[in-house]
Amino acid sequence: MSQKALKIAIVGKTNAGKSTLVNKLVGETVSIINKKINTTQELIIGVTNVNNNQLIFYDTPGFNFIKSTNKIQKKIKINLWQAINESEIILFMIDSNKINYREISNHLVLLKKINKKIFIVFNKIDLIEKNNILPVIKKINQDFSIEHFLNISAKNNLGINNMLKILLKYVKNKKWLFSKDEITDKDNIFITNECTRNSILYFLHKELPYNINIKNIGFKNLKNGDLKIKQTLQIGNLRYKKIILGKKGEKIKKIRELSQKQISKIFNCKTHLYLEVVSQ
Ligand SMILES: Nc1nc2c(ncn2[C@@H]2O[C@H](COP(=O)(O)OP(=O)(O)OP(=O)(O)O)[C@@H](O)[C@H]2O)c(=O)[nH]1
Ligand SMILES: [Mg+2]
Repeated sequence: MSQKALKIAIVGKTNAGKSTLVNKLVGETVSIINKKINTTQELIIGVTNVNNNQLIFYDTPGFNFIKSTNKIQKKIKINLWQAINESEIILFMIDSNKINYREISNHLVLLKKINKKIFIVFNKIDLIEKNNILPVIKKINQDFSIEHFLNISAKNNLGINNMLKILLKYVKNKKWLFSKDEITDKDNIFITNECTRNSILYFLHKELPYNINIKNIGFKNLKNGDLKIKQTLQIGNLRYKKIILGKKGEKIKKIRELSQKQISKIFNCKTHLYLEVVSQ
């Protein structure tokens, strides 16, 4: 059977559930999920194969970066547009519980410029009455040409199979980009760094989490099957150190323990994580 493939960009506001969907599609954690905003900052690829079809999903940073101008945010914006430009289909994800038509419309105007097929995916339908979104669909249909409207709950695995079935109708004859057992373009070091970033997002607040750079300085599979990982938390400003460490080092302990727990879960083995705060 000839190989077929399709590239799909998942875009939408921060916290819509884009990363949750990619993880569900892939069946493993390739992208971290957090209640806080701006969790995903790099482009993350998740791959699902169905028979001779390869679906390549791009998990993107939230839409709030789309017009960013400051230096760090500009890089994130490039990641977002890169995914949109590379893809054949755009899945525009909306949190059904937080619908703002004006915002949706503004984003659709931007997306329409690139002239690709757009699917609108209403996520978190577990939180709402389905009938509530009908007037929104009607409004969108009046102003834009949308290929499909879908309702899903990424968290509860609702509507995802139906979504896959529809996407499979759009595959094109194309050589697969990833081998059969590859589920992401990211390596173990990236994922383990992301676990620590997620933990930092959880325990530290405001701008601080976005000003810490995580670097791996050691990754070892021990003979007994355990994982030994060393990471540095690089900071630009020394005054952050005190906050990250916390009273008697309690904060960093919590950060380390949560990240270590998540890594152990993802890799299904005991993990020994070491963290050190260093100024750049
Ligand atoms: N109730 C409910 N919660 C969901 C659903 N999907 C995702 N969430 C939650 O929504 C929050 C945000 O999910 P993420 O997947 O991190 O959102 P994101 O769109 O990737 O956010 P950014 O990376 O910041 O752009 C998390 O707390 C998820 O558990 C869903 O279907 N139902
Ligand atoms: Mg995300």
